[in-house]
Amino acid sequence: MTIPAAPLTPYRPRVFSGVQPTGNLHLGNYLGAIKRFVDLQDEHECVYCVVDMHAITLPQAPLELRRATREVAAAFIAAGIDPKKQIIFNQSQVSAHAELAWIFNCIARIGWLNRMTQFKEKAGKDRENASVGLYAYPTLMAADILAYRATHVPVGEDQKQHLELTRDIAQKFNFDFADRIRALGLESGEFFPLPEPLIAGPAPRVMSLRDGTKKMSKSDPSDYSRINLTDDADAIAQKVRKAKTDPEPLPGEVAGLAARPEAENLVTIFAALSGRETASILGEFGGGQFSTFKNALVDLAVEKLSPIGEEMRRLVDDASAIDAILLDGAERARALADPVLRQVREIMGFLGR
Ligand code: AQP
Repeated sequence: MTIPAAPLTPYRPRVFSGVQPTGNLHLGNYLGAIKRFVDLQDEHECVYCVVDMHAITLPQAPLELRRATREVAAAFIAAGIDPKKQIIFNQSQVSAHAELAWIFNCIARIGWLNRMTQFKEKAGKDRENASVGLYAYPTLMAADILAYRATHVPVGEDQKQHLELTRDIAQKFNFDFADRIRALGLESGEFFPLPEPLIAGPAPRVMSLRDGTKKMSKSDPSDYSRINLTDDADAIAQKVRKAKTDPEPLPGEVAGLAARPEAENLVTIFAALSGRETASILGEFGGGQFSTFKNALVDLAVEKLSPIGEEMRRLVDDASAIDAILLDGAERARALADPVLRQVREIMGFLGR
């Protein structure tokens, strides 16, 4: 006997985003992503994921992966995300991600993936030796988002291209199966939403402290290129004071920051941490010595980041408490994603429930 499927239901507004447990979380991850996750949680239903399956697209030492997974979860909570109100979990506990990723591997086109700049950057010159997972990373990311039929995705600017690919996959799925989706009761034919990237914000792309043309990154070999969320006040002060600048004083006008990437980056960080406009910061520090501005930036960064770092350290010391939060989050995530996967299977024509 075949059990008749329940009619497909429309999607509703939902936020999803993820962070990889691949090393030291830094100020770019905080300003470009995690701080925005916190801002969204009061008004939206949010699902925040530690994307550990993305992490293994590059080699990861197992014990380090565990440590980093707990650290990212701790950063979410220390930054202010409430794990009771919103869902915090690690990706590998919810099998729907991998299952949907396979289906999307069969929807996405090789030509689309060939255009992904992150693969080119991360694979480097030895592309033949990169993992298949690194190449297919964007289809797993599409699955992460669409397993929740999420409509909004807060990310840093570097993820814009992957988000566009997610939209292309959603659109092609809806198009390829439009008749079947309608036959199963969803008149719009739009099973998956085309998720909107939420990239705006004062610092969508925080740059390296050693080179204002490169993004601040976990994988940069120089620890002086980034401010880690777990850095103490001394480390923050040293890194800001050593940050590369040019010989000119700060300009008094925003236009004067053009073609001065290091100066622009530090002012952008100041603006994002303080919530002030760039013009007002330049009004205060323009024309003065760089060291005066850097001292003020040290004070500001220590004031804003030290409490987060301290709370992260406290939380990771209690591994079993973090693991319990991730377990609970994973159960709640499965309760959202599993029914979506059942519907996808029904749409595709797979037998069984
Ligand atoms: N420099 C940055 N400025 C603004 N946002 C950033 N993000 C990353 N770097 C910056 C955003 O942080 C979120 C989580 O990133 P991820 O863990 O997926 O790693 P990533 O994008 O590959 O960047 P990382 O942290 O620098 O790692 P590596 O060194 O491995 O490339 C994402 O929303 C991202 O946009």
